[in-house]
Amino acid sequence: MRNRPDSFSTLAIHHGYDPMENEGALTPPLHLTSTFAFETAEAGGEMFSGEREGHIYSRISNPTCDLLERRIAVLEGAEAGLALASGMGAITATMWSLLAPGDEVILDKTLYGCTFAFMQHGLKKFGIEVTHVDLTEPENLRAAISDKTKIVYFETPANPNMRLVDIRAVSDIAHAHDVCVVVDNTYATPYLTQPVKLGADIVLHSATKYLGGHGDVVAGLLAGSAELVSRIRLFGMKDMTGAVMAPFNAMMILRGLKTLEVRMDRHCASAMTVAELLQQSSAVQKVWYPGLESFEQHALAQRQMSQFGGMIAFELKGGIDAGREMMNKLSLITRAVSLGDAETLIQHPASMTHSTYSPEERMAHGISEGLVRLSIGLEGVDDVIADLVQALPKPPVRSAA
Ligand code: 3LM
Repeated sequence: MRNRPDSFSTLAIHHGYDPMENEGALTPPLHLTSTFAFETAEAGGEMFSGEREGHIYSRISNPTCDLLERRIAVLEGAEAGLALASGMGAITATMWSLLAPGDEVILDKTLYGCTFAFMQHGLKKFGIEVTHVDLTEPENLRAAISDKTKIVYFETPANPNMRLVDIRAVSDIAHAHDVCVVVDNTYATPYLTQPVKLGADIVLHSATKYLGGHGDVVAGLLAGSAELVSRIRLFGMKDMTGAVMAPFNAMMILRGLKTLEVRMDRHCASAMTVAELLQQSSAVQKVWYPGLESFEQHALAQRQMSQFGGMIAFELKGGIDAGREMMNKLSLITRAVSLGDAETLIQHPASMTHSTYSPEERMAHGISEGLVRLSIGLEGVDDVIADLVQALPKPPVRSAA
């Protein structure tokens, strides 16, 4: 027994696994099995009825996924966790579990493109009311909540424009009306922000991003109370979507989690340096990075995030034409969607990740056409900066009179 609470990285590396229970294997075994044997017919029946614990079939649970589920739960400060096929699997399984026709879900204005599409074009089709409210001002929620409201859903920082939402303030208002709070914590990770500790009921992730960390696996995770997570497992995941994580992918995410803290420290430090560089450039119109004092919600960022993350949004004075020209000149920074990888990635949300919004919707939801998104990787920051500097538009050279 250790005599003090384990730190974040210690939990990420050790929680829930004892090599001595597995022939001394340092790395947890990969349980590559679809189904599990029952000792007796009665035991199988009891597992189905819930009277007996145990694994039945890997669309419900699997020991490798189970270890990952316990790790994400402890890292998020939640009772229970759930591993799913993708971030979208986590989002859709949650919504299908907690909503019924006639219910309303209140969303922040800015959401990842496919989340927006699922809510607007998916949920709505099945008789669920979908209302967007500017949650950067929590009081707006109080005014918007009705008897039909069942869920408040938001990202913080939001993809792609970095808006922050005050998790505690929104949760307090939601809970006074018996409304469930669901937070997409993909950008911050539990190392920077733990939404459940601030009042959220469910925290979810595209584990494809920082949690996996190496751009080699698509995966989703969520955490919350044992009761809510069990409902999402046994209905949203098992019956409504089948969006279950493969055991091999669980191994990949378990591996990624071990280095989450050291990777995030580097992502955050490099992003701060790059954000400052961009802010000083005469070619840049605006930079959105929570660590900059010029960031509108900097005070909230300081309160709610232990560091400011690896994502930056910026716009050039020449708008999207200048942005595209700059993107095409880059030679180290990679033109690609996704984020949280070792490689620094750049993309244009209006034509890529957020092309699921119409131009009018993007305007109404605060996603400008010229915005460019950077996911700062783990390369030497001087190399990232050198690549950006050579690609940014140069100020016109004054001719000698
Ligand atoms: C992207 N995002 O490049 P998966 N929540 C957030 C996300 O950013 C994402 C998901 C959920 C990107 C993916 S775009 C074609 C590539 C905040 C994904 C969904 O299902 O694991 O991809 O997660 O912004």
